[in-house]
Amino acid sequence: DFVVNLLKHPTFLNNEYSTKFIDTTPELFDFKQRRDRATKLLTYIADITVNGHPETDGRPKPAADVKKPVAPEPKTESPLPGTRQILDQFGPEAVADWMKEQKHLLITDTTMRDGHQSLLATRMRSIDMIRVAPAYAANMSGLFSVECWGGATFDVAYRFLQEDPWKRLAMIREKMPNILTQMLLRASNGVGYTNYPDNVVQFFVKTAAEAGVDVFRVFDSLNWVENMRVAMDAVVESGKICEGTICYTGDLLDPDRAKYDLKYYVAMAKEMEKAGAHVLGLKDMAGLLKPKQAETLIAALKAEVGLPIHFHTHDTSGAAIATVMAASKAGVDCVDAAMDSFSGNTSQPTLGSIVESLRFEERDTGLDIAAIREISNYWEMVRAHYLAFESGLQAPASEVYLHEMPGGQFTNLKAQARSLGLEEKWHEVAKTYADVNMMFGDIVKVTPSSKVVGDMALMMVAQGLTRAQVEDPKVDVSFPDSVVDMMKGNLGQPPGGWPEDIQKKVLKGEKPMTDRPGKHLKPTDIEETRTKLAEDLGLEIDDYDLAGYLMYPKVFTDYANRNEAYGPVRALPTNVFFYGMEPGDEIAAEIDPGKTLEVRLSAVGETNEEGEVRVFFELNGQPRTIRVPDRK
Ligand code: BTN
Ligand code: 3PY
Ligand code: ZN
Repeated sequence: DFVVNLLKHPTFLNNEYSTKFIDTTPELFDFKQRRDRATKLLTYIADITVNGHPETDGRPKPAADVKKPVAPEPKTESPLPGTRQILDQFGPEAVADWMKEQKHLLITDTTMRDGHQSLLATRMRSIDMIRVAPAYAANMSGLFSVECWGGATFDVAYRFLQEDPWKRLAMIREKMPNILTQMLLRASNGVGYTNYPDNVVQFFVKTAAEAGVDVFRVFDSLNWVENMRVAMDAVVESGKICEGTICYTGDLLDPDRAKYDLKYYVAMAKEMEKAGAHVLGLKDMAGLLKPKQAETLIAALKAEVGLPIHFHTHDTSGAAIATVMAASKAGVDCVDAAMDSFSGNTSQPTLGSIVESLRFEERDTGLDIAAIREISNYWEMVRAHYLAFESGLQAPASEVYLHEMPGGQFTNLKAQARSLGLEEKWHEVAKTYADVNMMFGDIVKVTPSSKVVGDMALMMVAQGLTRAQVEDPKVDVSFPDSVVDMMKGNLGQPPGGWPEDIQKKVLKGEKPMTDRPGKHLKPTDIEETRTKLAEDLGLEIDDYDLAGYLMYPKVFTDYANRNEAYGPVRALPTNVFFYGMEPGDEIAAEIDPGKTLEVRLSAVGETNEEGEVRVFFELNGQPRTIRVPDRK
């Protein structure tokens, strides 16, 4: 039957172009080039259609009639000048001065970074962001910034989405020229999980600034200022805005957590100011800052430090909007929020609700609530396509004050627990996470230190170990590598250093390092790395590729190799990227600005004896057949 079907199929009868003709007709080179990329894309679609995408396998699937997201119309062809123009014309200090002088509460929209990082395991694809960027430029020109880069989005783009994070940045920047773009940078850990040599951090920052990042939120996962200077200096050097950031943990009014009291935060803020920050970031990554504490902290920081303050929190407890209102009242200059449909729970508080709460009062944001609703409706349509990555978290919970997990880690750790068969023990994992924090001396928990605490907690629950047993010198414990690495000093030093007993037990006599890890790392020969990588891959390597490789060598080369096989899959609509196509489906994929491929899937054949399936397409009206292995 298969053979009969195949022989009758129009695509089979009217098959391939002659490669000889193409090879002997040089003016067709451009066409051949396009045909190659088109073939790669068709191969990807065929493969996903036949075999499914490994990332969505076994996960809930969006309804068959899920709507294609349509972005709101830009209300004007020439967007008003915004914060970006202040930076470009007058520099970062002028932006800081302007932030302090004006009365509105400024807003950063985090939907394109922390919003989906915290709700959808960072899986949002560039195409869904770029499509709405013109509406942001035209209809939301009063935003302070759009956080759209860095944190976990960098490696997830290469690793799971098969796309180039630098292209994402360039396209958002191009289509949203009036609003500052913002990224999250883990100081000497770059956008990775470990310390990089100083010159790699410097190269990364310089390249990101050139690629279009305007605001760099720089933090250290142990709040160790010493380990932030290289990154902060590089940002200042680049002429962009350096947001030197304090991570908030504990409860500054809790007498039992005196390590992180008001004095601690004010002292660190002063260090940030001295270190050259233009803006003071206050990063409450777990959403622990309560309203009264916010009032106390913001008032003190405003009184003692000359920098404008930018507050970031998560709504895991459900209390974040109360904290934002308290911070606003105490004079915070800017706050982070996510568009309504990407807000709440482990994400940021709700942008539209903050805007409405401040309407008609002196800190009125001045943002257009109708425009916000339209954009949120767009994000709602986008979110429906990522059902496979929803965490299933049903409600906010005050348990966050117990475990103190960052919003971006919570759902991830839960998924890890599930994969280890520990889902039923989740609340035990949460409690153990808190125990590990205390065992490690009560530390700031944010990427990468949060991952270390999470690794340890999972290990303890999996092996049924208590804190007392782990601390007992007579009980043999084999610690996770990440714990050994942290206790060696490779992530730097927490305030007051590591507790000696547990450190000794983890290191088994090895001597820890107490100064800056970057001091011990040999500078990378960046140009030699470029030459070698270009040779290995047989490709030209620009600064963006190189910076990607320096952060994540294997993730980058895997991406580059898959890119050779599958082409510009970033151009595919999200449902096609994750689920392939059904016979009769038609899509358009813009593989370059103005270069669009019209793809229709006509039919899928049966598997032949060689275990291959033919998938029949029309590409720009021309029949094409692609063979892929059936791996099911
Ligand atoms: C990944 O998860 O490795 C990135 C996504 C691309 C994977 C491609 S999709 C078609 C083919 N089938 C697989 O199982 N992997 C590749
Ligand atoms: C990250 O580093 O990715 C974070 O979101 C930390 O909060
Ligand atoms: Zn966050």
